[in-house]
Amino acid sequence: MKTDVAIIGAGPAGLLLGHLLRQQGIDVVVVERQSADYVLGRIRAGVLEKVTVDLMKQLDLSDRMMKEGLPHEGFYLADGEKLIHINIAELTGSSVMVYGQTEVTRDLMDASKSRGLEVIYKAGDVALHDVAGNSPYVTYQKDGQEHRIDARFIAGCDGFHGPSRKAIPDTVGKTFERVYPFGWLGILADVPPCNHELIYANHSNGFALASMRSSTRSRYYIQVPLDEKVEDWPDDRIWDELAVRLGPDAAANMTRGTALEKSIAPLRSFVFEPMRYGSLFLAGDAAHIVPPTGAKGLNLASSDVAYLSRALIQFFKNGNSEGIETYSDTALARVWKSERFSWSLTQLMHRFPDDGAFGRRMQVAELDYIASSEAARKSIAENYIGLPL
Ligand code: FAS
Ligand code: PHB
Repeated sequence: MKTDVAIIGAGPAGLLLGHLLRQQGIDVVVVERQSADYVLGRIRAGVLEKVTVDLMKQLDLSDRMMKEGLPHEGFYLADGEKLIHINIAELTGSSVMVYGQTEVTRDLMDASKSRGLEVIYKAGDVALHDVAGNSPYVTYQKDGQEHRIDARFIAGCDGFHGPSRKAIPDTVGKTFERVYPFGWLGILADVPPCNHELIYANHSNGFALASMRSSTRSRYYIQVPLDEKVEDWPDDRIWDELAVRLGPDAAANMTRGTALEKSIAPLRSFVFEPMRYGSLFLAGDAAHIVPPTGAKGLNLASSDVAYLSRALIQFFKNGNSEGIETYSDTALARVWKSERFSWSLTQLMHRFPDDGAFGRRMQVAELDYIASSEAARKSIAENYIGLPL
Protein backbone atom coordinates (compact mmCIF):
# COMPACT_ATOMS: atom_id res chain seq x y z
CA MET A 1 0.00 0.00 0.00
CA LYS A 2 1.27 3.55 -0.76
CA THR A 3 0.11 6.68 1.03
CA ASP A 4 1.27 10.23 1.79
CA VAL A 5 1.17 9.90 5.60
CA ALA A 6 1.05 6.68 7.62
CA ILE A 7 -0.35 7.39 11.10
CA ILE A 8 0.38 4.95 13.91
CA GLY A 9 -2.28 4.95 16.63
CA ALA A 10 -6.03 5.67 16.47
CA GLY A 11 -6.36 7.54 19.76
CA PRO A 12 -7.37 11.22 19.74
CA ALA A 13 -4.04 12.38 18.20
CA GLY A 14 -4.06 9.84 15.36
CA LEU A 15 -7.74 10.27 14.47
CA LEU A 16 -7.68 14.08 14.69
CA LEU A 17 -4.60 14.21 12.45
CA GLY A 18 -6.06 11.67 10.01
CA HIS A 19 -9.26 13.68 9.57
CA LEU A 20 -7.47 17.03 9.25
CA LEU A 21 -5.17 15.70 6.50
CA ARG A 22 -7.91 13.80 4.68
CA GLN A 23 -10.06 16.96 4.75
CA GLN A 24 -7.35 18.60 2.60
CA GLY A 25 -7.16 15.67 0.17
CA ILE A 26 -3.94 14.24 1.63
CA ASP A 27 -3.74 10.44 1.50
CA VAL A 28 -3.54 8.88 4.97
CA VAL A 29 -3.81 5.43 6.53
CA VAL A 30 -4.18 4.95 10.30
CA VAL A 31 -2.82 1.73 11.84
CA GLU A 32 -4.09 0.79 15.33
CA ARG A 33 -2.98 -2.12 17.48
CA GLN A 34 -6.27 -2.55 19.38
CA SER A 35 -9.90 -2.96 18.33
CA ALA A 36 -12.14 0.14 18.09
CA ASP A 37 -14.12 -1.05 21.14
CA TYR A 38 -10.94 -1.42 23.18
CA VAL A 39 -9.87 2.13 22.31
CA LEU A 40 -13.32 3.43 23.27
CA GLY A 41 -13.25 1.47 26.53
CA ARG A 42 -10.32 3.44 27.95
CA ILE A 43 -11.75 6.07 30.35
CA ARG A 44 -9.42 9.07 30.28
CA ALA A 45 -9.65 12.82 29.92
CA GLY A 46 -12.72 14.85 30.72
CA VAL A 47 -11.90 18.53 30.10
CA LEU A 48 -11.35 19.99 26.62
CA GLU A 49 -9.44 23.22 25.99
CA LYS A 50 -10.50 25.60 23.22
CA VAL A 51 -7.79 24.11 20.96
CA THR A 52 -9.53 20.71 21.02
CA VAL A 53 -13.02 22.19 20.63
CA ASP A 54 -11.79 24.32 17.70
CA LEU A 55 -10.28 21.31 15.89
CA MET A 56 -13.57 19.42 16.20
CA LYS A 57 -15.39 22.49 14.85
CA GLN A 58 -12.86 22.78 12.00
CA LEU A 59 -13.71 19.16 11.12
CA ASP A 60 -17.44 19.90 11.43
CA LEU A 61 -17.56 17.17 14.10
CA SER A 62 -18.65 19.32 17.06
CA ASP A 63 -22.47 18.95 16.88
CA ARG A 64 -22.80 16.28 19.59
CA MET A 65 -20.17 17.98 21.76
CA MET A 66 -22.01 21.31 21.57
CA LYS A 67 -25.28 19.51 22.40
CA GLU A 68 -24.11 17.12 25.14
CA GLY A 69 -20.91 18.79 26.39
CA LEU A 70 -20.97 21.05 29.46
CA PRO A 71 -19.25 24.45 29.02
CA HIS A 72 -17.55 25.30 32.33
CA GLU A 73 -16.65 28.88 33.29
CA GLY A 74 -14.74 28.02 36.46
CA PHE A 75 -13.51 25.39 38.88
CA TYR A 76 -12.61 25.17 42.58
CA LEU A 77 -9.44 24.56 44.55
CA ALA A 78 -9.97 23.31 48.11
CA ASP A 79 -7.56 22.97 51.05
CA GLY A 80 -9.73 20.80 53.27
CA GLU A 81 -11.45 23.84 54.79
CA LYS A 82 -12.28 26.51 52.22
CA LEU A 83 -13.23 26.45 48.53
CA ILE A 84 -11.37 28.87 46.23
CA HIS A 85 -13.24 29.68 43.01
CA ILE A 86 -11.13 30.16 39.88
CA ASN A 87 -13.57 32.15 37.76
CA ILE A 88 -12.22 31.32 34.29
CA ALA A 89 -14.80 33.43 32.43
CA GLU A 90 -14.16 36.55 34.54
CA LEU A 91 -10.38 36.14 34.52
CA THR A 92 -9.84 35.11 30.88
CA GLY A 93 -13.11 35.73 29.02
CA SER A 94 -12.98 32.07 27.99
CA SER A 95 -14.20 28.66 29.18
CA VAL A 96 -13.48 24.92 28.94
CA MET A 97 -15.73 22.12 27.69
CA VAL A 98 -16.50 19.08 29.87
CA TYR A 99 -16.91 16.26 27.32
CA GLY A 100 -15.16 12.91 27.82
CA GLN A 101 -12.23 11.83 25.67
CA THR A 102 -14.23 8.67 24.97
CA GLU A 103 -16.91 10.81 23.31
CA VAL A 104 -14.35 12.77 21.27
CA THR A 105 -12.86 9.47 20.10
CA ARG A 106 -16.32 8.10 19.32
CA ASP A 107 -17.19 11.14 17.20
CA LEU A 108 -13.88 10.83 15.31
CA MET A 109 -14.34 7.07 14.81
CA ASP A 110 -17.91 7.41 13.54
CA ALA A 111 -16.77 10.06 11.05
CA SER A 112 -13.86 7.91 9.82
CA LYS A 113 -16.43 5.40 8.54
CA SER A 114 -18.70 8.02 6.92
CA ARG A 115 -15.83 10.07 5.48
CA GLY A 116 -13.65 7.22 4.25
CA LEU A 117 -10.70 7.73 6.60
CA GLU A 118 -8.91 4.36 6.46
CA VAL A 119 -8.25 3.01 9.97
CA ILE A 120 -6.77 -0.49 10.23
CA TYR A 121 -7.62 -1.93 13.67
CA LYS A 122 -6.07 -4.96 15.37
CA ALA A 123 -2.80 -4.49 13.47
CA GLY A 124 -0.11 -6.62 15.15
CA ASP A 125 3.66 -6.08 15.38
CA VAL A 126 3.57 -2.60 13.90
CA ALA A 127 7.12 -1.60 12.99
CA LEU A 128 8.65 1.51 11.45
CA HIS A 129 11.40 1.33 8.84
CA ASP A 130 13.82 3.79 7.15
CA VAL A 131 12.40 6.75 9.07
CA ALA A 132 15.66 8.73 8.62
CA GLY A 133 15.20 8.89 4.85
CA ASN A 134 12.48 10.15 2.49
CA SER A 135 10.91 6.74 1.83
CA PRO A 136 9.89 5.33 5.20
CA TYR A 137 7.52 2.44 5.52
CA VAL A 138 5.44 0.65 8.13
CA THR A 139 4.92 -3.11 8.41
CA TYR A 140 2.26 -4.89 10.44
CA GLN A 141 0.63 -8.29 10.83
CA LYS A 142 -3.06 -8.83 10.17
CA ASP A 143 -5.09 -11.96 9.39
CA GLY A 144 -1.92 -14.03 9.46
CA GLN A 145 -0.20 -11.91 6.80
CA GLU A 146 2.50 -9.25 6.88
CA HIS A 147 1.46 -5.95 5.30
CA ARG A 148 3.57 -2.97 4.21
CA ILE A 149 2.62 0.70 3.85
CA ASP A 150 5.05 2.96 1.97
CA ALA A 151 4.63 6.62 2.92
CA ARG A 152 6.33 10.00 2.52
CA PHE A 153 5.94 10.67 6.24
CA ILE A 154 5.05 8.66 9.36
CA ALA A 155 3.14 10.29 12.26
CA GLY A 156 3.79 8.48 15.55
CA CYS A 157 0.52 8.96 17.48
CA ASP A 158 0.91 5.66 19.34
CA GLY A 159 0.94 6.88 22.93
CA PHE A 160 3.51 6.40 25.66
CA HIS A 161 4.06 2.68 25.03
CA GLY A 162 4.04 2.72 21.23
CA PRO A 163 6.99 1.92 18.88
CA SER A 164 7.40 5.35 17.20
CA ARG A 165 9.50 7.12 19.85
CA LYS A 166 11.73 4.03 20.02
CA ALA A 167 12.40 4.33 16.26
CA ILE A 168 14.46 7.45 16.98
CA PRO A 169 18.09 6.53 17.77
CA ASP A 170 19.25 6.92 21.39
CA THR A 171 22.07 9.11 20.06
CA VAL A 172 19.44 11.61 18.84
CA GLY A 173 16.66 11.42 21.44
CA LYS A 174 16.71 13.05 24.89
CA THR A 175 14.21 12.22 27.63
CA PHE A 176 13.16 14.28 30.65
CA GLU A 177 11.10 12.53 33.32
CA ARG A 178 9.68 12.87 36.80
CA VAL A 179 7.74 9.95 38.27
CA TYR A 180 5.42 10.93 41.15
CA PRO A 181 5.31 8.82 44.35
CA PHE A 182 1.55 8.22 44.07
CA GLY A 183 -1.21 7.38 41.56
CA TRP A 184 -4.83 8.41 40.91
CA LEU A 185 -7.61 5.96 41.70
CA GLY A 186 -10.44 6.92 39.35
CA ILE A 187 -14.11 5.92 39.63
CA LEU A 188 -16.90 6.44 37.10
CA ALA A 189 -20.51 6.22 38.34
CA ASP A 190 -23.97 7.07 37.04
CA VAL A 191 -24.73 9.55 39.81
CA PRO A 192 -25.20 13.33 39.56
CA PRO A 193 -22.05 15.38 40.26
CA CYS A 194 -21.67 16.79 43.81
CA ASN A 195 -20.93 20.24 42.43
CA HIS A 196 -21.74 22.13 39.21
CA GLU A 197 -18.02 22.73 38.60
CA LEU A 198 -14.88 20.66 39.21
CA ILE A 199 -13.30 20.61 42.66
CA TYR A 200 -9.56 19.93 43.09
CA ALA A 201 -8.91 19.29 46.78
CA ASN A 202 -5.67 19.06 48.76
CA HIS A 203 -6.77 17.55 52.07
CA SER A 204 -4.29 16.42 54.75
CA ASN A 205 -5.26 12.84 53.73
CA GLY A 206 -4.33 13.59 50.12
CA PHE A 207 -5.65 14.86 46.78
CA ALA A 208 -9.16 14.35 45.46
CA LEU A 209 -10.93 15.55 42.31
CA ALA A 210 -14.66 15.77 41.73
CA SER A 211 -15.33 15.83 37.98
CA MET A 212 -18.12 14.69 35.71
CA ARG A 213 -19.10 13.43 32.26
CA SER A 214 -22.68 14.78 32.25
CA SER A 215 -25.38 15.92 34.70
CA THR A 216 -26.03 12.25 35.49
CA ARG A 217 -22.53 10.71 35.28
CA SER A 218 -19.68 11.58 37.67
CA ARG A 219 -15.94 10.98 37.56
CA TYR A 220 -13.95 11.15 40.80
CA TYR A 221 -10.28 10.58 41.65
CA ILE A 222 -8.31 10.18 44.86
CA GLN A 223 -4.54 10.14 45.30
CA VAL A 224 -3.36 6.69 46.44
CA PRO A 225 0.11 5.28 47.21
CA LEU A 226 1.76 3.61 44.22
CA ASP A 227 1.53 0.12 45.73
CA GLU A 228 -2.26 0.28 46.21
CA LYS A 229 -4.44 -2.24 44.35
CA VAL A 230 -7.92 -1.49 43.00
CA GLU A 231 -9.24 -4.47 44.97
CA ASP A 232 -8.12 -2.67 48.19
CA TRP A 233 -10.72 -0.01 47.38
CA PRO A 234 -14.33 -1.22 47.48
CA ASP A 235 -16.79 1.47 46.37
CA ASP A 236 -17.86 2.45 49.90
CA ARG A 237 -14.26 3.08 50.96
CA ILE A 238 -13.77 5.36 47.96
CA TRP A 239 -16.99 7.31 48.65
CA ASP A 240 -16.04 7.68 52.35
CA GLU A 241 -12.59 9.02 51.46
CA LEU A 242 -13.96 11.36 48.77
CA ALA A 243 -16.42 12.82 51.31
CA VAL A 244 -13.57 13.52 53.74
CA ARG A 245 -11.14 14.99 51.22
CA LEU A 246 -13.63 17.11 49.22
CA GLY A 247 -14.99 18.73 52.39
CA PRO A 248 -18.40 18.95 54.09
CA ASP A 249 -20.23 21.01 51.45
CA ALA A 250 -19.32 18.65 48.60
CA ALA A 251 -19.95 15.63 50.82
CA ALA A 252 -23.43 16.89 51.66
CA ASN A 253 -24.26 16.98 47.92
CA MET A 254 -22.51 13.73 47.03
CA THR A 255 -24.62 10.88 45.61
CA ARG A 256 -23.02 7.46 45.97
CA GLY A 257 -23.38 4.71 43.42
CA THR A 258 -21.82 1.61 41.92
CA ALA A 259 -18.53 2.06 40.08
CA LEU A 260 -18.96 1.47 36.33
CA GLU A 261 -15.16 1.70 36.02
CA LYS A 262 -12.42 1.79 38.63
CA SER A 263 -8.69 2.03 37.86
CA ILE A 264 -5.40 3.32 39.21
CA ALA A 265 -3.19 5.39 36.88
CA PRO A 266 0.42 6.22 37.72
CA LEU A 267 1.47 9.88 37.40
CA ARG A 268 4.53 11.07 35.55
CA SER A 269 5.89 14.13 33.77
CA PHE A 270 7.75 13.08 30.62
CA VAL A 271 9.08 14.82 27.53
CA PHE A 272 10.98 13.34 24.59
CA GLU A 273 13.00 15.62 22.32
CA PRO A 274 13.04 16.00 19.34
CA MET A 275 9.46 15.47 18.11
CA ARG A 276 10.72 15.00 14.56
CA TYR A 277 13.42 12.73 13.13
CA GLY A 278 13.80 12.52 9.35
CA SER A 279 10.34 11.58 8.01
CA LEU A 280 8.93 10.62 11.44
CA PHE A 281 6.89 13.05 13.55
CA LEU A 282 5.71 12.36 17.11
CA ALA A 283 2.43 13.79 18.43
CA GLY A 284 0.55 13.38 21.72
CA ASP A 285 1.50 10.90 24.41
CA ALA A 286 4.09 9.35 22.08
CA ALA A 287 6.21 12.45 22.83
CA HIS A 288 5.06 13.65 26.26
CA ILE A 289 3.07 12.77 29.35
CA VAL A 290 1.68 15.13 31.98
CA PRO A 291 0.10 14.31 35.35
CA PRO A 292 -3.68 14.70 34.72
CA THR A 293 -3.95 17.40 37.42
CA GLY A 294 -3.97 20.20 34.86
CA ALA A 295 -6.27 18.42 32.35
CA LYS A 296 -3.58 18.87 29.69
CA GLY A 297 -2.86 15.40 28.28
CA LEU A 298 -5.51 15.18 25.61
CA ASN A 299 -5.27 18.91 24.90
CA LEU A 300 -1.51 18.76 24.29
CA ALA A 301 -2.16 15.99 21.78
CA SER A 302 -4.56 18.42 20.07
CA SER A 303 -2.05 21.27 19.93
CA ASP A 304 0.64 18.96 18.52
CA VAL A 305 -1.84 17.87 15.84
CA ALA A 306 -2.84 21.47 15.09
CA TYR A 307 0.82 22.31 14.39
CA LEU A 308 1.63 19.05 12.56
CA SER A 309 -1.44 19.08 10.31
CA ARG A 310 -0.69 22.67 9.23
CA ALA A 311 2.93 21.72 8.49
CA LEU A 312 2.01 18.65 6.42
CA ILE A 313 -0.75 20.48 4.53
CA GLN A 314 1.74 23.27 3.73
CA PHE A 315 4.19 20.65 2.42
CA PHE A 316 1.77 18.66 0.26
CA LYS A 317 -0.29 21.63 -1.02
CA ASN A 318 2.44 24.28 -1.53
CA GLY A 319 5.71 22.29 -1.43
CA ASN A 320 6.70 24.48 1.52
CA SER A 321 8.85 22.68 4.14
CA GLU A 322 9.00 25.46 6.72
CA GLY A 323 6.31 23.95 8.95
CA ILE A 324 7.86 20.50 9.06
CA GLU A 325 11.31 21.98 9.71
CA THR A 326 10.02 23.99 12.69
CA TYR A 327 7.39 21.52 13.99
CA SER A 328 9.46 20.04 16.82
CA ASP A 329 10.59 23.39 18.27
CA THR A 330 7.13 24.94 17.89
CA ALA A 331 5.31 22.02 19.52
CA LEU A 332 7.87 21.64 22.32
CA ALA A 333 7.61 25.34 23.25
CA ARG A 334 3.94 24.78 24.12
CA VAL A 335 4.54 21.29 25.57
CA TRP A 336 7.07 22.57 28.12
CA LYS A 337 4.75 25.34 29.32
CA SER A 338 1.95 22.81 29.79
CA GLU A 339 4.38 20.45 31.55
CA ARG A 340 5.29 23.26 33.91
CA PHE A 341 1.65 24.07 34.74
CA SER A 342 0.72 20.40 35.23
CA TRP A 343 3.77 19.82 37.43
CA SER A 344 3.16 22.94 39.53
CA LEU A 345 -0.54 22.17 40.11
CA THR A 346 0.43 18.59 41.04
CA GLN A 347 3.00 19.93 43.51
CA LEU A 348 0.39 22.27 45.01
CA MET A 349 -2.49 19.81 45.29
CA HIS A 350 -0.96 16.48 46.38
CA ARG A 351 0.53 15.21 49.63
CA PHE A 352 4.17 14.29 49.03
CA PRO A 353 5.31 11.69 51.56
CA ASP A 354 8.73 13.34 52.09
CA ASP A 355 7.49 16.94 52.35
CA GLY A 356 6.46 16.75 56.01
CA ALA A 357 4.74 19.51 57.97
CA PHE A 358 6.71 22.32 56.34
CA GLY A 359 5.73 21.19 52.85
CA ARG A 360 2.07 21.07 53.87
CA ARG A 361 2.33 24.61 55.29
CA MET A 362 3.83 25.83 52.01
CA GLN A 363 0.84 24.36 50.13
CA VAL A 364 -1.70 25.89 52.51
CA ALA A 365 0.10 29.26 52.32
CA GLU A 366 0.09 29.15 48.51
CA LEU A 367 -3.63 28.31 48.45
CA ASP A 368 -4.22 31.22 50.87
CA TYR A 369 -2.26 33.50 48.54
CA ILE A 370 -4.29 32.31 45.51
CA ALA A 371 -7.51 32.96 47.44
CA SER A 372 -6.37 36.54 48.07
CA SER A 373 -4.73 37.40 44.73
CA GLU A 374 -6.59 37.97 41.47
CA ALA A 375 -3.23 37.92 39.67
CA ALA A 376 -2.50 34.43 41.03
CA ARG A 377 -5.97 33.20 40.07
CA LYS A 378 -5.61 34.73 36.58
CA SER A 379 -2.30 32.92 36.07
CA ILE A 380 -3.92 29.60 36.99
CA ALA A 381 -6.98 30.33 34.82
CA GLU A 382 -5.02 31.25 31.67
CA ASN A 383 -2.94 28.07 31.95
CA TYR A 384 -6.00 25.92 32.67
CA ILE A 385 -7.87 27.07 29.52
CA GLY A 386 -4.71 26.40 27.50
CA LEU A 387 -2.10 28.84 26.28
CA PRO A 388 -2.62 30.27 22.78
CA LEU A 389 -1.23 28.22 19.88
P1 FAS B 1 -3.39 7.50 23.25
O1 FAS B 1 -2.58 6.68 24.21
O2 FAS B 1 -4.76 7.92 23.63
O3 FAS B 1 -3.53 6.72 21.86
C1 FAS B 1 -2.44 6.00 21.35
C2 FAS B 1 -3.02 4.89 20.49
O4 FAS B 1 -1.93 4.18 19.89
C3 FAS B 1 -3.81 3.87 21.32
O5 FAS B 1 -5.08 3.66 20.76
C4 FAS B 1 -2.94 2.63 21.28
O6 FAS B 1 -3.70 1.42 21.29
C5 FAS B 1 -2.21 2.80 19.97
N1 FAS B 1 -0.95 2.06 19.92
C6 FAS B 1 -0.07 1.84 20.92
N2 FAS B 1 0.92 1.04 20.49
C7 FAS B 1 0.66 0.76 19.18
C8 FAS B 1 1.31 -0.01 18.19
N3 FAS B 1 2.43 -0.71 18.48
N4 FAS B 1 0.76 -0.07 16.96
C9 FAS B 1 -0.38 0.60 16.66
N5 FAS B 1 -1.06 1.34 17.57
C10 FAS B 1 -0.53 1.41 18.81
N6 FAS B 1 -5.51 13.33 30.10
C11 FAS B 1 -6.26 14.33 30.57
O7 FAS B 1 -6.24 15.42 30.02
N7 FAS B 1 -7.07 14.11 31.67
C12 FAS B 1 -7.15 12.89 32.29
O8 FAS B 1 -7.87 12.72 33.25
C13 FAS B 1 -6.37 11.83 31.81
N8 FAS B 1 -6.43 10.59 32.40
C14 FAS B 1 -5.65 9.58 31.92
C15 FAS B 1 -5.67 8.29 32.49
C16 FAS B 1 -4.86 7.27 32.00
C17 FAS B 1 -4.89 5.89 32.64
C18 FAS B 1 -3.98 7.52 30.91
C19 FAS B 1 -3.06 6.43 30.39
C20 FAS B 1 -3.96 8.79 30.33
C21 FAS B 1 -4.79 9.82 30.83
N9 FAS B 1 -4.79 11.09 30.24
C22 FAS B 1 -5.56 12.10 30.71
C23 FAS B 1 -3.97 11.39 29.14
C24 FAS B 1 -4.66 10.87 27.90
O9 FAS B 1 -5.94 11.45 27.81
C25 FAS B 1 -3.76 11.18 26.74
O10 FAS B 1 -3.18 12.48 26.87
C26 FAS B 1 -4.45 11.08 25.42
O11 FAS B 1 -5.02 9.80 25.34
C27 FAS B 1 -3.38 11.33 24.35
O12 FAS B 1 -3.86 10.88 23.16
P2 FAS B 1 -2.90 10.10 22.14
O13 FAS B 1 -1.62 10.86 22.03
O14 FAS B 1 -3.72 9.84 20.95
O15 FAS B 1 -2.48 8.76 22.89
C1 PHB C 1 -11.70 13.97 34.27
O1 PHB C 1 -12.89 14.36 34.30
O2 PHB C 1 -11.37 12.81 33.95
C2 PHB C 1 -10.61 14.96 34.63
C3 PHB C 1 -10.91 16.30 34.73
C4 PHB C 1 -9.90 17.21 35.05
C5 PHB C 1 -8.62 16.74 35.28
C6 PHB C 1 -8.32 15.37 35.18
C7 PHB C 1 -9.33 14.48 34.86
O3 PHB C 1 -7.64 17.63 35.61
